[in-house]
Amino acid sequence: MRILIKFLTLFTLILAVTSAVAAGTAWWESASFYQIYPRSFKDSDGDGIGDVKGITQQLAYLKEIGIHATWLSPIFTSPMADFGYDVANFTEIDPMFGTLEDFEELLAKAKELGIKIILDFVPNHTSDECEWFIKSAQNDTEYKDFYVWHPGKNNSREPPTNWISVFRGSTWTWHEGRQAYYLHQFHSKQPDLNYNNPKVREAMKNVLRYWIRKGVAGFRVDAVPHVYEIAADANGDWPDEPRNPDVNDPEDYEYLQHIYTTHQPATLDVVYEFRQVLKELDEELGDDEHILLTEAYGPLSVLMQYYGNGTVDGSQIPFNFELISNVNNESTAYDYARFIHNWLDQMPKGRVANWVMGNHDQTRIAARLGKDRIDLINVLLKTLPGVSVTYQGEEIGMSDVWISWEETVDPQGCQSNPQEYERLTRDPVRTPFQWNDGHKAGFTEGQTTWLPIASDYTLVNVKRQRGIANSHLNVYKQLQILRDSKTLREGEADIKAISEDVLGVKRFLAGERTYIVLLNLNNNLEAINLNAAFGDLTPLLEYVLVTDRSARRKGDIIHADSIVLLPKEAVVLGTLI
Ligand SMILES: *[C@@H]1O[C@H](CO)[C@@H](O)[C@H](O)[C@H]1NC(C)=O
Ligand SMILES: *[C@@H]1O[C@H](CO)[C@@H](O)[C@H](O)[C@H]1NC(C)=O
Ligand SMILES: *[C@@H]1O[C@H](CO)[C@@H](O)[C@H](O)[C@H]1NC(C)=O
Ligand SMILES: *[C@@H]1O[C@H](CO)[C@@H](O)[C@H](O)[C@H]1NC(C)=O
Ligand SMILES: *[C@@H]1O[C@H](CO)[C@@H](O)[C@H](O)[C@H]1NC(C)=O
Ligand SMILES: CC(=O)N[C@H]1CO[C@H](CO)[C@@H](O)[C@@H]1O
Ligand SMILES: [Ca+2]
Ligand SMILES: [Ca+2]
Repeated sequence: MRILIKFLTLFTLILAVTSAVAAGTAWWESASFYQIYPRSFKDSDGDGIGDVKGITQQLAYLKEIGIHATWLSPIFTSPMADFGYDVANFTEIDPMFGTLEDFEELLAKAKELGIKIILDFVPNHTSDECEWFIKSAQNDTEYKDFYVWHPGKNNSREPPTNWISVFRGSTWTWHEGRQAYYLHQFHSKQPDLNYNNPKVREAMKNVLRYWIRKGVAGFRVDAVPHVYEIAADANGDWPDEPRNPDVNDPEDYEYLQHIYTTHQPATLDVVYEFRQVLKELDEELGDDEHILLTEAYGPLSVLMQYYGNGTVDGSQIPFNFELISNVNNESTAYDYARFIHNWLDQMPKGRVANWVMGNHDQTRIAARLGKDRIDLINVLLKTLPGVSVTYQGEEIGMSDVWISWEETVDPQGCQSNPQEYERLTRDPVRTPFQWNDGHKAGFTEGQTTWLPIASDYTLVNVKRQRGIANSHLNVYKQLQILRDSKTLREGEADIKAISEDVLGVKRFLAGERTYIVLLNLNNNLEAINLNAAFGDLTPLLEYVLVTDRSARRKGDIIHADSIVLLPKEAVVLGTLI
């Protein structure tokens, strides 16, 4: 206990000394990001749908868990065909979520707390109820080429190409008014904008300018690879995409290889242009750096170009989906190490890594990897070098909620059928946040919620976990304190599989304390000799962080050459100082 107190005192001192951001380091470089899914975070008015005032009410919670910036899934005016990813007006708040005044209040509160607000920017498409689309469909001279139109193959009522939408079926829908097909890579209520039109690019840049001037810190950019399609040929036609021989369902997005509708080279240029807009505003406002987080699933060689091309800068944070896409419940420590190195080793010099373990489109950690690996994953997320991104609820270990076909509301699920929807629906990861064990988990005072609340909410909720020493929530909070250390913020990382089941991460910095992170991914007892694995440690190490899988306590001392890990145990050890 004395050692613990001594350690805490020292630790506090270190924190006090280093909390000023090192010169040349931007605020976001070791920041902790948190994704809020506004429909499900907190409902302030009892209609069963989360809203902006709800976020403002609960913002102190983000401070409590050490978050620096939060990105909000779309809150803009929308008919909600894709829950806000079908934007009708990019500069208006949907009345369901509140008003512009509510949003300004949120910004003010966030500023007071030192939390940055990041908005979701959906460049690929608008809603079909957007004024631009309505005018475009009417052949309005200004807006006629804002979208991708085609009269049909050979001017017949046949879609121009075989392309398939992400939400199943043709990407082409016939429009009676315009007497032409329009392109939609997602829902038919999400027509794709025509980025070959400079007016479109300018209109979208104006959206960025508008919100930055209001005080947002940046944007998370949605579905970037879909922004450009291949340019049309001299006749205004596009080629068909080739078949993917492994998939037999002709309505399924995976039926084709998307070589003409995703990752077109011009897509990178538009990201570079967006960044240029932000840089101009950095200059103009003399504010903290504004940032882009880009959402793209794709080959690493392409994703790395989102950082920039050597001449121009792109997104500061191209989301790293290596772990979320590749790790499963059978992955070994060698697999984890490989996926982590894939990013770090291919990242251009001088860039910052980021680690994403969840979002509103992917099954939760508990469902994907098992409830007993929740802490393991949070420990990893918070101790790897660079930016961490947590999806709301992962810090308390929320699980996917099974939702019947009848109750399913996600278009990606609803556009399929009762046999297939469970594979496609994203509703299970979007259920209301679990604040406490009271009425509707503290999410709403109303009688209904837009999606059902998880049945385990009396056990899995913020209020209860605050009171349990090694709850997921308290592990997460301790990680955040550790993460504020100079070693974790600025230090180097040595990441390796120590055995088939044990992943080790060494974080070190000259003149600072060294930390060793150990994850036992499976159910065997693991005996580890850390001197052999990492070298250059003090003979004795101290437990700096434990989880409820540990028999050890924080402050315990251990020989570096004889460490035993219990099943699924995750610990952080520190050299003695
Ligand atoms: C969005 O709303 C603003 C304010 O209500 C309005 O000025 C603007 O024209 C609208 N834009 C579109 C594309 O509908
Ligand atoms: C738009 O123009 C097309 C021909 O290019 C015509 O067939 C269609 O009727 C026009 N629609 C409207 C609403 O003007
Ligand atoms: C268009 O129609 C002509 C004659 O009807 C036919 O030869 C040609 O193959 C068609 N082109 C396409 C792209 O279907
Ligand atoms: C980087 O991108 C910019 C803007 O698209 C372009 O002008 C420049 O030539 C590119 N540089 C390299 C090295 O590819
Ligand atoms: C891993 O996940 C699969 C699919 O979710 C499941 O069937 C299997 O039982 C899990 N295995 C372990 C070891 O948890
Ligand atoms: C992860 C993510 O935000 N995915 C979004 C990509 O874009 C489509 C259409 O805008 C959304 O439905 C997804 O949620
Ligand atoms: Ca509400
Ligand atoms: Ca597009």
